[in-house]
Amino acid sequence: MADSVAGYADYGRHMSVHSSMEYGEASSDDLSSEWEADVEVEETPRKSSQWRKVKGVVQWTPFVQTYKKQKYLWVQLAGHQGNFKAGKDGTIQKRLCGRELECLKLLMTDCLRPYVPEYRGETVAEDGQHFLQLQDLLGEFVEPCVMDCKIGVRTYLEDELAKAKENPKLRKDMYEKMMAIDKGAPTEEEHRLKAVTKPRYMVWRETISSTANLGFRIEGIRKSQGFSSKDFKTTRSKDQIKDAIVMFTDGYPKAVPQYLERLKEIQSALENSSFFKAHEFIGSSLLFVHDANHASVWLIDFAKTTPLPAGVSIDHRSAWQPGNHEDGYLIGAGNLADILSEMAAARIAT
Ligand code: I3P
Repeated sequence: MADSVAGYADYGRHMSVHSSMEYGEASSDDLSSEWEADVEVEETPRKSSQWRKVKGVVQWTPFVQTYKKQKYLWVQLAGHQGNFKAGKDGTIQKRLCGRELECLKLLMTDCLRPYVPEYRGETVAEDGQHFLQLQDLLGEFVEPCVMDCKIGVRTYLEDELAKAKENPKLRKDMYEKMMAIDKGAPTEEEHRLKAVTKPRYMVWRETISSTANLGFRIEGIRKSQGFSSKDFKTTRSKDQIKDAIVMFTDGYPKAVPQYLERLKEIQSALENSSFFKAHEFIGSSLLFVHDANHASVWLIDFAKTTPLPAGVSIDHRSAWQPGNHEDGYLIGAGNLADILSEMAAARIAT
């Protein structure tokens, strides 16, 4: 296993299942979901039971968004489904998570501001739910193609794993997701209980995809209005990733050079950002959007982006060991830039 994920071996010892454990549900047990973030917002439901109750009230993704007289289908490619709804005047409404709100407010004053969706305040729906109003990044594109890459060598916070170690729950849904990919992956005991723990699933998920070895993974791709896929769970090697990005940009010759230029700008902004210096980035994505004429990249999803504890500093590149808070963000951004550079060079050569 790559050095960047040395911490996995340590956590592996805490992932086995026992019949005495309780069963838990999606987004409701040992590792907190973005809906259960620890920054409270008045009147915002925090428990998953409440979450389920309000789930059907609004028009969830996919939905038709209208901006500048253009209508387009807005599809969520990653994260918890049903967190978005249409907004007005080039905005999207995202279900409010306190931790993400804090991050966006800080980012609006940081040198990363041009690279994140603009935060345009909050709204409260009739049923009392709070939403973030965010710039709709697709708004300025005509029939946009979109790719979401989750960045970092791990997708869970250290304190989430610590909680999971104290009170592990059995997840049937995660066992089923595992079986759908590889029937040989669960252990005998996991087969017997038809369940796995969340840390076990998350680590397995990270090692079958490119998260552990390349520091990022493709979560989803939508190409124009016609093709959309989230089937990248086993897209692991650099060549497989490259094939997927070739497919994503095929027919759009301006995309790769513009993506590369923007990604390089982002890399240098990250090096100078005080926000980046002070936070552990977990579960955050780079969103790639292009049409025939333009291509751009943004940092999105900050529900699990967390201030580093006092006295802890990270370089976002060093190997993760439990307790050091390294997230591998720059490993992922660097590998993505390398892949795009190789693609750009190959195109110049032909
Ligand atoms: C999900 C993915 C999410 C995670 C979710 C997993 O797996 O790892 O990041 O949510 O946990 O089910 P997959 O992509 O294979 O569907 P969090 O990051 O919020 O933990 P959940 O089911 O407990 O929400």
